[in-house]
Amino acid sequence: MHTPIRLGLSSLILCALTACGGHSQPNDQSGNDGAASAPQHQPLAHTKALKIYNWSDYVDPATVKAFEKKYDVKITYNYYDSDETLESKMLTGQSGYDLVGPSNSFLGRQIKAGAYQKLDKSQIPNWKNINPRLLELLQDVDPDNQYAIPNYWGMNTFAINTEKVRAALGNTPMPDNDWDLVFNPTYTSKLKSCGISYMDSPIEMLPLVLHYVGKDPNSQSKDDIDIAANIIKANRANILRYSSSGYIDDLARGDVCLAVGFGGDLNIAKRRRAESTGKHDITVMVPKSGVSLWIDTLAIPKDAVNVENAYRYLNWVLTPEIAAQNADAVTYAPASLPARKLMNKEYSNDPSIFPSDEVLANSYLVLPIKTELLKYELRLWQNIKAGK
Ligand code: N2P
Repeated sequence: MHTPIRLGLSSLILCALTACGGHSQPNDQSGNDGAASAPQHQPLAHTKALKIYNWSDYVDPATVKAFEKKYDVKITYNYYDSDETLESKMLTGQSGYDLVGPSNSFLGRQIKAGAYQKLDKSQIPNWKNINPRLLELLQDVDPDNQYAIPNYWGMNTFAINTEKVRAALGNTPMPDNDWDLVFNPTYTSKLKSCGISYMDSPIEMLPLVLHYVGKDPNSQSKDDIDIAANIIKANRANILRYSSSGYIDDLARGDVCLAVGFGGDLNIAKRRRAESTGKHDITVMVPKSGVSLWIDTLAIPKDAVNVENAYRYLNWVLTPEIAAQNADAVTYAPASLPARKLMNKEYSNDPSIFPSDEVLANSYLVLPIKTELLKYELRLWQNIKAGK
């Protein structure tokens, strides 16, 4: 069922390498980031503020300061660490923000609920830089890419502290399937001693478990979801923490030895640990058997007030230099195709940021689930955490 998407994503990396097919509209030959020269379909009110609500650890603060300076605008930047949190705000219709960052698996429902403004693409000359494969994949939830631009794409995987994990496993060798370290109680019961962290979201965790047990990671069957939930329950006694952002510091400090997380966050943890302790003992795993993939977007809420600045910011993050600077800081693959060449080589060649074709072929894009199933999963998750 998800084969076409897997094949599609496999070619993402090839596209990125060969810089294939950049979109040429709208036509901008100015050579600058173009916002000022964008054709104005309608005059946008001029304001001095911009309110952004986006994922935590998802921007280089220096680029935010640079934007403020360039456009004489004050940015308020607030954070969340789950799509569920963003969605609960967006569905009230009163977001209070000018830009927000839903993932591909949540964007569609929010568009249908009327949460976003249609984009005037003439305000985004750097649209031409967007990786066309990402635009194509997003059309499943945003036909004709009317409401959102992709910002980054990436994976859910896990990282280990190699020394601590080896010590905790003792004579038990590392498993053939890396995911056994995460979901097989034979291993988790041993790694319990050095600390395991799971993400605090059924949306992020359940597709990984479903794939691990050979089910469709995008299954919408409650029976399948129950099977996945039972695997989590079987490991529950071995899990120290459920967290979708705190694991960065937990790993960096050595408080946990295995954390499931967003790929970039895990790389940030690795870098932070090396910087603060001089230790190079974190490995971000990229299991050959596959990982979850997602595309994160930026969109302008219906109730946005600072729309001109929102457009300037959308155009800004697609500028190759800015996209590369952000991508180096947060260690995710940028949607701006020319940015990859400008990234630090250490990151642009890192398979946990730009996975190999082999890994992509075994991976899957996480797709939207029905609202009813989402509610079911959220209840299930509360029960799991409550020990029920
Ligand atoms: C960054 C989170 C990445 C978002 N901290 C994954 N959709």
